[in-house]
Parts: sequence; structure tokens; C-alpha cells
Amino acid sequence: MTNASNIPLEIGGNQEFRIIGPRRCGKTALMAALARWPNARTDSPILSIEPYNDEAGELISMAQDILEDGRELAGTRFEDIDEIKTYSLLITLKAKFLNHPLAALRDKPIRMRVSCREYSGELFTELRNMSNCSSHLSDYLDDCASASGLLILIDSTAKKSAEREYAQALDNLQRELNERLTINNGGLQNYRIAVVFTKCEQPPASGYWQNIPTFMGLNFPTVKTTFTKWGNTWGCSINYFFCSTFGTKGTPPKPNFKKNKNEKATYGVIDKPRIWRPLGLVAPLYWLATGKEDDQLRDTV
Ligand SMILES: Nc1nc2c(ncn2[C@@H]2O[C@H](COP(=O)(O)OP(=O)(O)O)[C@@H](O)[C@H]2O)c(=O)[nH]1
Ligand SMILES: [Mg+2]
Repeated sequence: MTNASNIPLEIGGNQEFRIIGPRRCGKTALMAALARWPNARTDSPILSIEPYNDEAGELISMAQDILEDGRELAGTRFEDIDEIKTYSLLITLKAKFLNHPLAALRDKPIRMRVSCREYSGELFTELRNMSNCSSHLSDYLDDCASASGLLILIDSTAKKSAEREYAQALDNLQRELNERLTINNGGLQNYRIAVVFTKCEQPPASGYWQNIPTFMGLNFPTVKTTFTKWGNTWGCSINYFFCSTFGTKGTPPKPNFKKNKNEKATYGVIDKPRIWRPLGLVAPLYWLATGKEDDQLRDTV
């Protein structure tokens, strides 16, 4: 017999997000880890994460065959926008953990369908220097403006010298989207932007999990100013998150990370795949989809 109270409440139809960020900031790893959802705690506020299309199923294999096997993910190609995959996931949250008014009332799990397209980091490089851009750029920006929200990923371990370049790219992104959103649907205020600092198990972010504003002020002051201006110009909501796809191991927590080598380069991999548990991957998606915050989601997968 089906227990009616366990049938999830669907929220928000299909949420369409775009993921944008510099090369190697962890975009593909984040998507793969989300789909894989490894070693979830029994007291996690998340009930399940399931693939909703074949592409999302491929992400699970990618997580198993590459991330858990200590190999390096290939770069995402900067190709025709029509070739870019859309990954659709069904994320179900346990109602009792969440402050969603409807679900609390009915005591039902909440289910959201989230579709993400992850853009190649080349796009970010091109945004920095628009005078020298390819024909792809404009198509990607059109596609980005058609989404309901944006995840901007920034590598929290990036060198200080990269910061001004990031700010420049973000300024240009703001301006380009501004033109497109004004024309499309007058939707500047409704566009949500989640800024996610990746690799937060590493310093310098590891000491600041409870304090993103201080972390940004110290390590990304120009980026911080850029986003504040952006939010004021559009009157839109911008929210900030930390995430770690690799997560931590042991107590006190240390990065679940080690260096590996191949013929070409040294690169980072998950040290102990058997206890691999990412951190903070769902919180920005939940906020993009609902506009609501949940502290427990920030502290879990
Ligand atoms: N330390 C650490 N490294 C990560 C994490 N996520 C990704 N990486 C590293 O960043 C590299 C680039 O990741 P990838 O997802 O391919 O970046 P993308 O170019 O933005 O798609 C990977 O090879 C990993 O070594 C993380 O959570 N922690
Ligand atoms: Mg990639």
C-alpha cells in the first residue's frame, strides 16, 4: 500500500540552470558528483538524487570510472551550443528537514527536477576579452539568458592574480546578459544567481565555511564588489555558497584529496573514494529553484 504522505510534492516544474566558470574550476566534477551522490548520510536532508535523462546517467558512469578511479576529467569542449548536453536530475528532499511552508504543512517530501547545462571554461576566457571572441560566444549568451537561473563557479583556491580577470569576465557577462534579459522578458529582477566557491575543503576556504562574506573580502575583494554592483544594477537576488566535490576525510576533517601524476601533468584526485562524500552541492540548486535557504543543505551533500 502506498503511503500518501510519502508521495513527493513536485515544485517548480523543470528548473533550467546554466553553469559557468573559469577552466578547471570544477564544473564537470560537480555535476558528476551530484548525479553519483556517493555515501549519503542516513540523516541527510536529501532523500534521493536520480538521473532523469540518459545524459545524467552518463554522469554517474563518469563519476565511477574517472573520479573514483583516480583519473583526470577531460575538459568540456567549447563547441556549437546545440552540441552541449543537458543533464536532468530529480532531487528529492525530506520534508521534515526543510522550512518550505507548503511541504511542512503537508509533511511531504519535496521533489525538484533540475536541468543543467555546463559551459566550457573557454567561454569565461572569451568573456574576459570580448574583442577577440568566437562566433560561439553570442549563442552561449543567448542560451544563458533563456535559463531560469545561473550558477557561477569560482575556484576558491585560485591565485590572487586571477581575481581581476574573473571580475572583468563577470562585468562583461553582466552587461551581455543585461541586454538579452531586458529584451527577452524584462526579467532582470527575477533572474537568480548562485555564486559557488568550489574546492572549499582546501585552504584558504576551509577556515571560513561559516563566513563567506569574510572569505570573499579577504580573497576575492574585486569579485565581491562586482557581484554587489551586479545585484544593485539588476535588483536581482545573488547568493553565495561554498562547495567541495571531493569533501573531507577523518576527524578533524582533512581534504579527501591527493596528487596524482600522468605523463603530462600532476593533478588532484579523490584520496579515499570509499568514504567520498561531497559537500554543499544541492544548497545552491535548492535556492535557485525556490529562493529559500536551508542551513542543513549547506552542511551536507
Ligand atoms: N581539491 C579539489 N579539487 C577538485 C574538486 N573538484 C574538482 N577538482 C579538481 O579540479 C580539476 C578540474 O575539474 P573539472 O570538473 O574538470 O573542471 P571544469 O573545467 O570546470 O569542468 C579536477 O581534475 C580536479 O582535480 C574539489 O572539490 N576539490
Ligand atoms: Mg568541464
